[in-house]
Amino acid sequence: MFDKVEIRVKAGDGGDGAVSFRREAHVPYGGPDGGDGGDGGAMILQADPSVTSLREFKKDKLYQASRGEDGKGKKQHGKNGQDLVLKVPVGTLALDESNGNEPALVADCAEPGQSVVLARGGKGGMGNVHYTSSTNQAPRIAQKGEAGAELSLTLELRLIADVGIIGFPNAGKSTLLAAVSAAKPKIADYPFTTLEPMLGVVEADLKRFVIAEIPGLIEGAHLGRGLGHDFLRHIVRTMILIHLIDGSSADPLDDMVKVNNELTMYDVALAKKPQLVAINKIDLPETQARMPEIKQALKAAGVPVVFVSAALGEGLGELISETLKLLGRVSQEEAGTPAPMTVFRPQPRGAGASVRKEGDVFVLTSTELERLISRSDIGDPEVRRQLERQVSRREIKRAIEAAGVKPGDKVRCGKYEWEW
Ligand SMILES: Nc1nc2c(ncn2[C@@H]2O[C@H](COP(=O)(O)OP(=O)(O)OP(=O)(O)O)[C@@H](O)[C@H]2O)c(=O)[nH]1
Ligand SMILES: [Mg+2]
Repeated sequence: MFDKVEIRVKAGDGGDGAVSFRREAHVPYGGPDGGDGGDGGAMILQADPSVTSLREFKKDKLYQASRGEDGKGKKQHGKNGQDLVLKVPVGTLALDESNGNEPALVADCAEPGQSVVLARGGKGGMGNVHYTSSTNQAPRIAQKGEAGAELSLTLELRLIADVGIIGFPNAGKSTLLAAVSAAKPKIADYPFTTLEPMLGVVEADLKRFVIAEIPGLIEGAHLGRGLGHDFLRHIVRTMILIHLIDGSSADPLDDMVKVNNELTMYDVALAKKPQLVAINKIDLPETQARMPEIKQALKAAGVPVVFVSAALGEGLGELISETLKLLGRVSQEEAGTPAPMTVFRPQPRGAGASVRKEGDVFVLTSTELERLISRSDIGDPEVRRQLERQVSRREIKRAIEAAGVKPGDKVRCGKYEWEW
């Protein structure tokens, strides 16, 4: 099952602004007419119900939206780059795990058709027309396109089921799933028959819900023992759990405690999910013999319990109706809490200017200005003169003066160095 992949996405860079001058028969030096570069395409994630796995994303690691075209003369704006839409199954999460061990949720594609911008395309650079002023009629500077945002992501597919069936291996989870839905999981008399989560749809009382069998959990599952660990994350999204217990095992109540411990160790939120306990295999005499004792112990603990035989279909009507009741209660409680929002925290664009000292030089960081400088021929005195005016713009000046730069100090931005 391909349900977790790592990819890298890069939005398109913005096209460069043009340096160009009008040509007219009798005017030696026409006015500037260099157009702006187009914006780069964005990287978008979209939940598409026709996509069922993340398999496609195993092939390529890097996904890139196209670059904006450069601006041209006659004030021609470069064409914008095209967005690249990555279609993923409904239930896909995009996580940014680059910042230490706390993964940040970038996108949550829970609804069909929902789309989220993962990385914004770079803005196109401004053409030289924008740098005309009363004292500079022939600007020879233009802006480089902004680089498209780039990030590494983990895409993770989480099943969307209303009810999860959990329990030890061999408890009868597949048998139960097959008995209450049309699903046909493999059933066998040995542990770990089910190797990945299985889904089924239950229809009862004109209602329907999706139920999922989670592969068997054993002691140490949270440490990766057995198979369950890989799939515990799927339980996170279920509304309630059916905790299925083999009533004929050596110590059914101890089995229950062990599985619950594993949930707690993995994620406390899992352990807090409402559970309906179902004791299975009541057709076996050893289970029957224990029923009064189990009933009493669970009653004392305030845990609701249903006795069933998944194999014979006994008690399943009650189990389903209790499940519906609990689901109704939980969804009512959830109705009060707002739906999880799609998360996207774009970086502020060209966020101001800042200055730091490196040796005896003050280094100015300003994306806007750096983009201008990187496209300029700073060896040309006229271009330098034009740049000087840009660096004495108000917000730049303020940042430089706030850093304590005094007249005569050296300031550098990109490859351009000057004296304040
Ligand atoms: N007697 C009896 N046997 C049952 C019952 N339910 C399941 N079984 C048997 O228990 C064994 C395990 O059943 P499964 O449904 O495969 O159990 P599981 O929990 O899905 O097991 P894994 O997928 O391996 O974790 C099989 O031999 C089933 O026939 C029941 O109600 N009564
Ligand atoms: Mg199974």
